[in-house]
Order: sequence, then C-alpha cells, then structure tokens
Amino acid sequence: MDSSPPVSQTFNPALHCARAPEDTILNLINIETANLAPAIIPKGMRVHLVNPSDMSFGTAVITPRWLYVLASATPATFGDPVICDETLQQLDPASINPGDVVGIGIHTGNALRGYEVGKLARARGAWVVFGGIHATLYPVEGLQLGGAHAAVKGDGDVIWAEVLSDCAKGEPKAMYDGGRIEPEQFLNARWDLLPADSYIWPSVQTIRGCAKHCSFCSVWRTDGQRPRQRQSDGVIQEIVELRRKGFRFIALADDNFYPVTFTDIRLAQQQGNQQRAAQLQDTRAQRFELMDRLAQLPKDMVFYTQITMEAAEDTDFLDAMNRARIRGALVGVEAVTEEGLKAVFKDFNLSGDNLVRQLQTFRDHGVHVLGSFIFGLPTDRPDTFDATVALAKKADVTFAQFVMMTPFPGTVDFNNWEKVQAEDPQLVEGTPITRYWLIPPHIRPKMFTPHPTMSSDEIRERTQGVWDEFYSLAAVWHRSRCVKSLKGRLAFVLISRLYRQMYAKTGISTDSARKKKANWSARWIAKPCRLLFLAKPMPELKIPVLTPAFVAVAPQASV
Ligand code: B12
Ligand code: SF4
Repeated sequence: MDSSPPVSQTFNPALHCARAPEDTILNLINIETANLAPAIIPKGMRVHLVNPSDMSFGTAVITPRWLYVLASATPATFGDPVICDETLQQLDPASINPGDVVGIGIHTGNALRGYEVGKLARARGAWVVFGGIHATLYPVEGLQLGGAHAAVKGDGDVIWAEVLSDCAKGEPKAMYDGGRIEPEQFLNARWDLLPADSYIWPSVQTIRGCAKHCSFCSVWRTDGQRPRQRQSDGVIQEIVELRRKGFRFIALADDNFYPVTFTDIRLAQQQGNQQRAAQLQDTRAQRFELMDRLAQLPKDMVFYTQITMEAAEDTDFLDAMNRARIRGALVGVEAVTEEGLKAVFKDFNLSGDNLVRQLQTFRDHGVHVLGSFIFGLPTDRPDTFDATVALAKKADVTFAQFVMMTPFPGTVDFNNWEKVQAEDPQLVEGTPITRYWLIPPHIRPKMFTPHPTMSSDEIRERTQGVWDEFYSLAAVWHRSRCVKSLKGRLAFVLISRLYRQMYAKTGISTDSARKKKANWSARWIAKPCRLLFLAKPMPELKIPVLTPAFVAVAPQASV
C-alpha cells in the first residue's frame, strides 16, 4: 500500500539551504470548510497523534493543545485517536500497525525527534503526516527527512478530515494548506480524551495572531497580524468541562491577550476611519465579555495568559482580568535598555524606571507577571545580566524566564542571519548551522549568532547564573508571600522549582550530568505539584450565561 518513494536518510545541505520559505508564510489562505463525502475506512485503521519529545517527565506542566484540537478534528468514523505525548512517555512503535495514520505536530525545538518518530511510524507501515508551526515553515523537510507522506501547513482544524479521508483512500497528497481559519472555525478540544493524572494545567486558546512585529518572533508571520478572537461560548464551554473534571488552573494559550491598544484606536480615529475604530472597540468589548463570563466561574479557578506590556495603560482591562481571576500573565520584557528594545523592534516597551512602574501596574491591579527576558542581544554587556535580575526583583515580578537569543525560523532575525551565513556557511558535522534543529542535541551549539563582545559560553554561564539567583530558595520563599495560605506558598515554591528545573537546567545546561539530575528532580517535583493544583471535580457545574447586552455596556476605551 505504500507506493511513495523511499525516505532519504541522508541530509542534503543543498536542499536545506533554500531561503526561509516565505511563500509558505505569506500565501496562507483562508479555506472553505471541507465538504467531504464520508471516507470508507479500511478495517482496523487507527489514527495516532504524537507530540514528540526527547525528554519525558511522566508529568507535564501544560497540555500540548494541538493534540486535543486535532482529536476533535478527527471525524467520528475514524474512532477516537490514540494520543501520545512524549513529554509524558516515549512512543511505543509497536502500538502502530500497518495502514494506521500517524499525525506528528512539530515546532522547531522538537522537529528532529519528530522526524525520528516519523521514520519509525513509516517503518511500521503507517501513513505519516506532519503539521504544526515547523511543518508550516518547512513542509518539505518532513517529507525528506521524517518519513512523511504528507505535510500540512497552517491550521489543522478543518483540513485534517480531508487528510484522513485521502489516507483512507490510500492517496494522501504530499502537501495540504490548512490556511488561517476564521475564529468561528476554531474547534473545541476533546478534553474527554485527556489521560488521568498527567498534566498540571490544561490549555485553552482564546485568541490567535498578534498585530506587533517583534524581530525574534514568528507568530505575526505564521498566525498573522490580524488577531483572530474566539467567541466566548466555545472558550467557556471548554473551561467548564475542565473544571467539571477537577482542573482549576488553566493556561490560556494566547499569543497576545490584549489585541487592541489605545494607540490603535486613536490612530483609526485620527485617520477618520470610523469603521475600523468601531471594529477595534468591538474586539475590545468582546474581551470584556469573555472576562465577565470567566468571573462567573467558581471562585477557586485561576487563569494565566500571555500579554504585551502595553496592557498596563488600560487599568479597566487589568481590573477586568483581576475579576476574571486571570492572575498571571507572561509579559515579554525582553530587554531592560532602550538600545536592546530597539534591536528587537520592541520599542513600544519602556525601559528603566518607567519599565519598573509599568510592571508594577500589573501587580497593583492583581495580575502577577512572568517576565520574559532575552540574553545575547548585540547590545548586551556583562553588566546587563546583573542589571536585568536587579530590575526583575525591583519590579517585583512573580516569575521570570531568561532565554538565550535563538533565531527561530520565520523571524526577521532568522532571515538576516541566514543572509549573513549564505556568504560563508558554518557547518556542524555537515549540517549548516542555519538548520540547527537538524543537528543532534549533544553536538548542537547553545547559541548560533556570534555576539560582538561576549563568547557563547560566557552568555550561557551568565544566563544560568541569573536563573540561579532569581530562583534561589530564599528568593522564591520571599516572593511566595504573594499568596496567603501555607498550602499556597508551598505550591508557589514547588512550581518555581519545577519551572527552573524544566526550563533552565534541562535547556541551557551543556553538562549532561547536570541535565540528567535536573530531569530526575523535575520528574519528582512534578508529581506532588500537580496535586496542589487540582480541586474536587464539579460534574454539575453549569455554563455561565452571557449577561444580556453585555457587549453594549462594556467599557469603551476613551482615548
Ligand atoms: C502556549 C504556548 C506555549 C506554552 C505551552 C506549550 C505547550 N506545552 O503547549 C509555554 C509557555 C510553556 C511555551 C513554551 C515555549 N514556547 Co511556546 N507557544 C505557545 C503558543 C502561544 C500557543 C501554542 C498553542 O497551544 N496553540 C494552540 C494550538 C491549537 O495551535 P498549534 O499548536 O499551532 O496547532 C495548530 C496548527 O499548528 C496545526 N497543527 C499542529 N500540530 C499538528 C499536527 C498535524 C499532524 C496537523 C495536521 C496539524 C497540526 O493544527 C493545530 C490546530 O489548528 C505558541 C504560539 C502559536 N501561536 O503557536 C508559542 C510557540 C509555539 N512557542 C514558541 C517557543 C519558541 C517556545 C519556547 C521555546 C520558549 C522558550 N524560549 O522557552 C518554549 C518551548 C517549550 C517546549 N519545549 O515546548 C514558538 C515556537 C517557534 C518555533 N518555530 O518553533 C511559538 C510559535 C511562539 C513564538 N514566539 O514564535 N509555549
Ligand atoms: S513577541 Fe509577543 S508581541 Fe511580539 S510579535 Fe510575538 S506575540 Fe506579538
């Protein structure tokens, strides 16, 4: 049944030196809902969805949402898909039978493991399909290196049924374009398939896309600059379903929870574009509507999202977040100096004391900040590390992450780097450094773009030092005073330690013994941590009603 050409096992740099596939980014189109005749399913054919990972912790912090959305997109005629998240446990290839379909979702960081999984599945005689952000950017790579029969670009919610139907007929196309679907086409996730005792926070998406254009981020290019906001109904249904099961902490997997700024509205008004201004006010009103409904959910629920710092301008919005119990938000601070912010096209952020005040505004309105900082910018100097940790402490951010500059495909930074590299390509055991995700992890450099004054090792060691200082036990205990009960403080300490073990030690460290130890302790911290975040299931919980005419009374931004 497998009539496709054999998979190339060797890496051909010539095939991979092509420029970032902008056509795949820019030509994403909106698609019609697939109108398919029901497929005749070969007997015994099963659908598998695999989230690849080199490291398995037994317990994971956040659910990979795509698994449960694609499960929802799988027509009932195919039966419930078999879900394997390798951050929990590794795939057992023996679970795959000839003729099954194996859908693998990849981002850049797990693409190489994804390709291994793809080859394993193909060797078992399955149809192999790649999707996710990395497959959207490099659809051909999975076909060449991952044993794939097909690659799906863009959103999978609508196109997945067509892919499955083609596999059932034994005729998958090599390439599908799922496009950027409209918000009303977003599917609710199949939370009934969530394995018991595995995750700390499930994730629900309320909005996709971001109007900004930060140089290190691919969201605005892949998900688009037009924020696609889901109706509150679907979001609330999912959250109620999760609370019924006993989850009270929920991560909102949003690119930017604050899609409309005062400046956006002001500009539309100044340009005399009343239609645009009204549209923006409506988008904003719908955010208030969602938050109003979240506020009606049980009082023990807590949400967490990602937002731009500009939200500090809108205290009505922050107060609504507080009422909705959106208690935390990842805020991309990135750099603490003006030059650093300019370097990443993020000069809409403030620096210095103004930055401290802005971050404190979130806190003053009951929204805790997970500050995200980048090290390795050309403007960074050795004293930037101390200055950053001092600022994070002064601004009283509750959590922080310190990431090293990584040129992710599809970003402005990546394209610039690729242009420079094209003149004199650097190879690691035959693989161009601009395809670093294909370099085996044990020989993969930790930093890719050379820094004008510091070595990569210096940046890595200083970054590790910042994590160590920010997450020292004394510092974490001091910060834990933001929660009142002893149980709450204990949960805070555990989640802080877990976060550091999972992201800093296993991510930045080049020392394999240190990595192994971090992996081991993350496994053991994760288990008790999970219990602290659960609540008694509420199977009878009702869906909160939408306050009539709420949209009409939502606060209008006066700019
Ligand atoms: C929530 C989130 C997180 C959360 C939760 C992660 C998790 N476990 O799910 C946290 C905060 C922990 C996180 C961490 C990181 N993240 Co993150 N994250 C996101 C975010 C905002 C949303 C992801 C999400 O759940 N979307 C909802 C689901 C439904 O959408 P989806 O995954 O895109 O899936 C759809 C399609 O892609 C497609 N699809 C996906 N898989 C498949 C498979 C098949 C077979 C098919 C057909 C289709 C298909 O169909 C799905 C439904 O439409 C995205 C941004 C984004 N817009 O994607 C960044 C994003 C994925 N993260 C990114 C990065 C860089 C990271 C970090 C490396 C950051 C860091 N430096 O530490 C870490 C890595 C963690 C890890 N090891 O995975 C980048 C990835 C870039 C890249 N090229 O890989 C993104 C794109 C953001 C960005 N700034 O560019 N992240
Ligand atoms: S980093 Fe954040 S603000 Fe910047 S483009 Fe990406 S999602 Fe938007």
